[in-house]
Amino acid sequence: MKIQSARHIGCATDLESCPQSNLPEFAFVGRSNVGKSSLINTLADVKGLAKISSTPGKTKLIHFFRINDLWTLVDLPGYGFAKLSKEKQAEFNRSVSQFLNERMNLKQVFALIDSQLEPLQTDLAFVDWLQECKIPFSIILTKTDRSAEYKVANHEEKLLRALQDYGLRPTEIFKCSSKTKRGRGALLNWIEGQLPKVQKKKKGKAIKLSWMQK
Ligand SMILES: Nc1nc2c(ncn2[C@@H]2O[C@H](COP(=O)(O)OP(=O)(O)OP(=O)(O)O)[C@@H](O)[C@H]2O)c(=O)[nH]1
Ligand SMILES: [Mg+2]
Repeated sequence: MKIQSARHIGCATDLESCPQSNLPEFAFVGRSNVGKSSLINTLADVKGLAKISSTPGKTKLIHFFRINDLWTLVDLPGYGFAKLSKEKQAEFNRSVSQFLNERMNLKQVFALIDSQLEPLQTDLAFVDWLQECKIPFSIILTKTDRSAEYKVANHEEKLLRALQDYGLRPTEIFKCSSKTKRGRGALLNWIEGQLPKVQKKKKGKAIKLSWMQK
């Protein structure tokens, strides 16, 4: 899919304040610092579209990015941010979980997991919660450029085993790097496949105008 336009169309603190839209939405969720905002910029091919930082907790609101005026990427605040007070964490859980459960046009949640780490209980618990709520989800292993390929493969294998042990069934699993753009094409193609098919106008056969030719 070619990206023709990408723009920030708004942000929200909770479901009620989200911009109204019927366009399909794809949300990026995961622990703070896992690379959600960076991946959104890579997909949209616009540096600085979503704000990124090496300090966890950069994204504090739900942000909406309209792509090609046809579909929307949603950047969510990260979970498990240690510096957040218990109260703030609970507030985050409430607003994000309500968004994920009740947003009508949400087509898929991408649960981002750091490929540098062995499967973490917090990530598995989150994915388990998505499945319990019947929210369609896929997994994206992020930052694959940061470790040797055999380590990425090893962590992926351990993750697959853990998913099987817990009976968790993601729609797809992608491996991505925002630095090298690995996985960008695969992810965009997959998203394109989820969009409503635009009826292509059938090309009429050209009529041979032989009677005009002398
Ligand atoms: N090498 C490398 N660094 C990455 C990649 N993706 C993200 N980063 C870095 O990781 C840090 C966090 O990236 P963000 O995109 O802000 O992460 P986030 O998940 O949006 O974080 P919060 O908004 O705080 O929840 C930044 O310093 C990024 O430059 C990647 O694929 N490769
Ligand atoms: Mg972010």
